Amino acid sequence: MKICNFTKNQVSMKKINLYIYASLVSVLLLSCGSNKSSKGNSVASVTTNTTIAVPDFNADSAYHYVAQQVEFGPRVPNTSEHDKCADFLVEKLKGFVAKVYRQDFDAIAFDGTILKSSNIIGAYKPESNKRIALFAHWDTRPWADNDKEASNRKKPVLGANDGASGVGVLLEIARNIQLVEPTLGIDIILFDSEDYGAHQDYTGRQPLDENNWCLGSQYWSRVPHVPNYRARFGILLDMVGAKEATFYYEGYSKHYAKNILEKVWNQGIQLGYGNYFIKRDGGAIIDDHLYVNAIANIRTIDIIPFYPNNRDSSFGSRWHTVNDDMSGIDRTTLKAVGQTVMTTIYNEQ
Ligand code: AHN
Ligand code: ZN
Repeated sequence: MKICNFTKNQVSMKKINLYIYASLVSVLLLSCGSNKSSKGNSVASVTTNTTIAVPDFNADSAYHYVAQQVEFGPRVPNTSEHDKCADFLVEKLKGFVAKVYRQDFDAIAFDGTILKSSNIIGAYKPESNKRIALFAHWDTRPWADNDKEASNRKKPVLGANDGASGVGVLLEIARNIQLVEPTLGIDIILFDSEDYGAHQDYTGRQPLDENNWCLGSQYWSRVPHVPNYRARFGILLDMVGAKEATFYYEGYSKHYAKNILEKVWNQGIQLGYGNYFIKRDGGAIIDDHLYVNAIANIRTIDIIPFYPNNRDSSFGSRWHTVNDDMSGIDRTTLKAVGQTVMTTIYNEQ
């Protein structure tokens, strides 16, 4: 199969959209006290226009990055497919950002299994102390335990949406930031071992620790890739590729980082993606951002779908089933999320 690469040269600079932001700087010159000028109090106002170049998020490129991960097969910890995909992600990030870290660690799963795990981090402008962290998990679930068909419930999940979609969007953002420089430093942080939570039918060791998911983010939040790591805020992307996905305000995001949630949703709506970004409350989800907030103390939101009327799952009918494959991935959704997140980070000064 021919695999096309999206490199610097193939993206023409004319595709860069320019968004004009008028920032009104009012300078109040007040003379007061004993230094009164002859004119008395005067008020001057100065208006400056700042042009911020935001690149065009290429949905075909993002889709391709999703497909490349899925081609490895399920990326379950302790399998060769998983390890090969880790190498692929490291190499891919090395092509886009200055510094790539690979954090290898042993995670202990709910049943005592030791998971050979790797968090993978790409740092853009690693020297800057003004940073934004972007997160996704790259591993996939060992069991399709939400599948309608009982015979499928021990099969692994391919994870086109649950895993690969968030990573695909972040790789496309990484490709863009090497082409057009954002002001802030950006970290692309790919967590491992998010989806090894207990099988729905698990009857062993009880009670189950509710922290049996998200093992990579728990590790990183305690041991970040650089000591004393700080970021202005963080955005987690989880399952951001399904057709007609709807993203509601997730509960922990609202609790820890309400203003970031509003900033991102407003940006999405302003860009024309109001069908995706819904300013209403969804559920509260135990996901990687919870640990980044609670342990690392970095205000982080989760962009995760919520379908209020879906009977199979509030995450959608393909969630943790054998049907989470490329046929469920929609370029328009990748674009909505990718362009929104990218515009948000380029606007930070
Ligand atoms: C729980 O179901 C507890 N959390 C969902 C986190 C998740 C799983 N995200 C993707 N797969
Ligand atoms: Zn999952």
